[in-house]
Amino acid sequence: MAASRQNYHYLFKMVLIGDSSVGKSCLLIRFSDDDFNDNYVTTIGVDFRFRTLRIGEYSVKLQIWDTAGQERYRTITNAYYRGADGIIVVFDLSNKETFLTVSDWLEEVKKCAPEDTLIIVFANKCDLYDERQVSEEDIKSFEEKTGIQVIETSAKSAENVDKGFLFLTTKLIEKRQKDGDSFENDGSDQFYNPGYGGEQLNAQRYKQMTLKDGMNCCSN
Ligand SMILES: Nc1nc2c(ncn2[C@@H]2O[C@H](COP(=O)(O)OP(=O)(O)O)[C@@H](O)[C@H]2O)c(=O)[nH]1
Ligand SMILES: [Mg+2]
Repeated sequence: MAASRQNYHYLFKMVLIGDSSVGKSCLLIRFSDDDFNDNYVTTIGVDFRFRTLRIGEYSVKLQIWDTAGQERYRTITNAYYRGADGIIVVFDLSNKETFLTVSDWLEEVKKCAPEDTLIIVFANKCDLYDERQVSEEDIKSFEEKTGIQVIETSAKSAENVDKGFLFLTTKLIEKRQKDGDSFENDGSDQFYNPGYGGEQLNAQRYKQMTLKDGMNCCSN
C-alpha cells in the first residue's frame, strides 16, 4: 500500500477518566482546540475529539474520548474503554480527594480496559499554586508505588498539556513498534481503512468505540 495515500501512520484511542470537575473536558478542549473557557464545557458533554500530530517521521491521529458526565455516578460504560490504547487518569491538584480516588480509577481500569493499555496520570490545575493540596512528595511516592508517570498540567494556562499527550503518544508508538505492529508491516485494514466519513476508522473498530450499547462497566 502506498504510504503517500494515507493521512496518518498511526491511530490511537485515548480515554480521559477521573472524578467530576477535575478538568477532563477542559484538557480535551485545550489539546484539540487550544482553547479554555470556564463556562461552557460542562453543558456540552463532548464525546470525543480528534487531533493529528506529527512525531518525528510519523503522522499520528489521536481520538480522545471524554466521559460526557458519566463519571459523576461512576457509570462509565465498558464501551468507553473498549479498544483504548491509552488511558489518562486526571485529578485536581487543588482537591486532595480527587488524588485519593485515583487508585479507585486504576481499579476500574484493571477491570474494564484492555490489559495492555498504557496509563498516565495528569495532575491538573497546576496553575492554582496557592490552593495546592497534593505535594510533590505525594506524587513521587505514588509514582514509585504504581510505576505510573504523573505529569502536572493546566488546561487553563496550557502548561504541559501538549507535552502530556505527546508523552503518551510516543510511548504508544514505541509499544506498537515493539509489538511488531508498525504501519510498515501491518495489514492496512486496522489503521488506514480510507473513506470512512473522512475519519478513516476501521468500521468494526468504530462500532466497538460507540457508547450506544449502554453496557455498564463493573456494575455486576
Ligand atoms: N484553574 C483551573 N481551572 C480549571 C482547569 N481545568 C479545568 N478547570 C475548571 O474546573 C472546572 C471543571 O472542569 P471540567 O473540564 O468541566 O471538569 P470535568 O468534569 O473533569 O470534565 C471548570 O470550572 C473549569 O473551568 C485548570 O487547569 N486550572
Ligand atoms: Mg467533563
